Amino acid sequence: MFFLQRCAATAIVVCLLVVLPAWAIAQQNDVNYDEAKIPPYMLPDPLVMADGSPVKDADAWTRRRRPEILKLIETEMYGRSPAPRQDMSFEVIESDTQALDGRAIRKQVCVYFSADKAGPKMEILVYLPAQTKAPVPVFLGLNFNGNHTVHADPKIHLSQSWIRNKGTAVVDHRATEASRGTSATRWAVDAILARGYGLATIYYGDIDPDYDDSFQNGVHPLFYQPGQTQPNPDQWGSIAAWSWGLSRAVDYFETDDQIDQQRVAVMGHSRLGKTSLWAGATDQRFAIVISNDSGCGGAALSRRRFGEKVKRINTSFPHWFCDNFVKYNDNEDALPFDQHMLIALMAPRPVYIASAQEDRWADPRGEFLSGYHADPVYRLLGAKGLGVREMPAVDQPVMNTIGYHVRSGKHDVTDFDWKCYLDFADMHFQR
Ligand code: GTR
Repeated sequence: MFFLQRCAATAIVVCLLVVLPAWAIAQQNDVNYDEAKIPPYMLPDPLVMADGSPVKDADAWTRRRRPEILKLIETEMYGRSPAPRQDMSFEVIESDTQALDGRAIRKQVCVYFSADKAGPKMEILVYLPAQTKAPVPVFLGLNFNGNHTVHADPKIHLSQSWIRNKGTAVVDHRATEASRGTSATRWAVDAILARGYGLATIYYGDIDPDYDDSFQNGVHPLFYQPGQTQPNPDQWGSIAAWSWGLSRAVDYFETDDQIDQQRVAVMGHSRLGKTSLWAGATDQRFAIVISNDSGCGGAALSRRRFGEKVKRINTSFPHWFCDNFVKYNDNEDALPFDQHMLIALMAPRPVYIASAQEDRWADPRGEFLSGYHADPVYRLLGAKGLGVREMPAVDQPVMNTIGYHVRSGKHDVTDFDWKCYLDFADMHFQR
């Protein structure tokens, strides 16, 4: 019997080793998925200054506490980003008023981050509803696999940047025609256009390829001081760099009179949801901020230590945050903030947090709670906040100034998610 059990156990271990990819095994070690095992924790109060004095009114929030929190999160977590260079420029390199069988205007715009047109540079793919007269509101989001993957449109430029080759950690892999449209289910282009919005998207690897090379490629080296070879411990990691790229897209929108730069909603999924939150915190030109399944380092409270934790994310992705963040590995209680304070930095602008029921790695409840604990800041500023005390049922969105839903299904972006974001934008953009 014992022998049989041992054989079975060995078989299971072998199966795990053979069948499961390394990351899945890593995710199983030392991961808590049990609410009862969450250690007791105290969240810092967003309405109390670091020196212990209370934040009594909107003015004190705006002038004192908000800058204080922004600085703390910047210094200890994502890292400080530079101002754009004076020699940045934009070029519309392709446009068509009859795209998608006449349903859209398409533009492809190159943003050169310096005078050197060889790069680093990023390409923004913009679709606007056809016959656009007045400036239109747009959703802006980074994509994971190249602009050409968001729609099968054969005119989208094939990405020329480094692309992750699925299943292989880091290889120099370039896009092929076969990948056209392969991420289309995550980008509800037709629904967005039909509801009168534009969509702008950028391949995140144009800004900084997503692997740890000590910041030798991407935008970082453009900003090194003489003799500097990598960011200081409080300077930008990759998430901050991707967020910075989103702000550069808004710089372009300010030059395009078909785009309403007062009504830009920034949206991102997973690591790019972390990115959209940091973009919304650092750049108040984003009128709505949307985080889809952003998890640890995004909307989920770090102190819950449920699913992915600070140490795991800093180990798997050492380039995402600034080096100061490593201090909080297995040391979440020492953080002078938690992610509800990141959400509060959006206030009083609308923010939407979305979770997926099966995405326990991202801690759906921890994502909800960050909205819940940001609510007092919204109310201090005269906005509605979240408006509920309990997590809503699956597939039942709540929409006030803070929106939240937990969708059935897995870690992904679906048409349901997009329908919620469009409804939320209609509500806040008064359409
Ligand atoms: C996972 C990571 C998450 C999330 C996700 C993604 O491996 O642990 O924090 O960002 O990747 O971006 O797809």
